[in-house]
Amino acid sequence: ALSPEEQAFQDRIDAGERIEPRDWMPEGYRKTLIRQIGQHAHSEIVGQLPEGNWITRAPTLERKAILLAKVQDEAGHGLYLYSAAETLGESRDEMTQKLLDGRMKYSSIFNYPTLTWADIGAIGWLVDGAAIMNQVPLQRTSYGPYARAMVRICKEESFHQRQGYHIMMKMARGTDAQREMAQDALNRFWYPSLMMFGPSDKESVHSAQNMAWKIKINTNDELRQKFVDQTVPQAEFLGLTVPDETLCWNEEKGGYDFAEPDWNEFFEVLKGNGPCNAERIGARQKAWDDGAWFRDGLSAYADKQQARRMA
Ligand code: FAQ
Repeated sequence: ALSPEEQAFQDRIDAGERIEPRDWMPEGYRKTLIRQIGQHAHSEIVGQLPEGNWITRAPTLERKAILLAKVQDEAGHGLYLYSAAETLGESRDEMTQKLLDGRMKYSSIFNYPTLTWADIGAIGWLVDGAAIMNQVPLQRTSYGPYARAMVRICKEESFHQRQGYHIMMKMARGTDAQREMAQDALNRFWYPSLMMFGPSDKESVHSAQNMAWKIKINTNDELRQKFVDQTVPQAEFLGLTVPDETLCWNEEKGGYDFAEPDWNEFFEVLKGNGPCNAERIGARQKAWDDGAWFRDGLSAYADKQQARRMA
């Protein structure tokens, strides 16, 4: 049973009210939001790495400028989200430490390599497409700072998705070699993109409580289904084939039947055993270590200012 405080909190949620940083909240609500927003922030930051890999090799100056802008947006999203998480009482430094020692996750998708330029198209189209599918409903999430952050982030993600699809259109209508490259990127990114929505509903440990708290608005499987239904016609328009022989329209449910990703692979990636996990954490660790002199300088300066004020 809920305590009177918890009941009053749940009533506010049920009435569609937003929860703000200074409001009373159950410890579980606070913890789960720090986990989700913090992991979302880590994903944006780590998510710069696979695309950053192609900035120096973008095929034209225009594509390079667009990709640079997209990757900068992701840095901005990360900082925005760390700030939202900090309103719950955990510092960005603490969250970063947890990421580096494996106590906090980031999205599984960023543990896959970007082997060709078409992968940049596939990431914008599929990965940002999946991100939007998940984040549009989060604009209505119950925690105010998170919901508001999502509004701006979703606008930018829409541009990201369009630029990715535009790359895919160019490639799919280019030479045979370019078309093959586009197909190969779709083949490799399809199932990892489906994994972004999290495990199937029966394996999703947090869903029930998070939906009651309106931290989460839809279940993992609901959003995965919507993503497939939206994306299959886009693949058809490109003349590319979704790498799933079982894929077929189900008139009765008004959606596609599709094959589940390999969930063993998903859990292995979560445990750190994906193709690029070590490389990604290595890059974050290096950035953290390389920034130590700057953090030290900042805090030395702050101490000096403080001492001067006291004197
Ligand atoms: N990867 O019980 P559930 C982007 C973990 S978009 C890794 O279902 P929940 C933009 C989960 O944390 C990507 N771990 O969990 C961009 C939990 O473990 P924990 C970021 C995953 O929270 C695009 C366990 O499995 N977006 O970055 C994944 O109710 C292009 C059990 O799962 C967000 O973070 C996964 N895919 O639902 C940037 C959106 N799935 O924490 C650059 C906000 C599940 O207990 C380039 N997050 N796990 O140790 C959410 O909506 C939710 O947290 C879910 C998971 C839906 C991801």
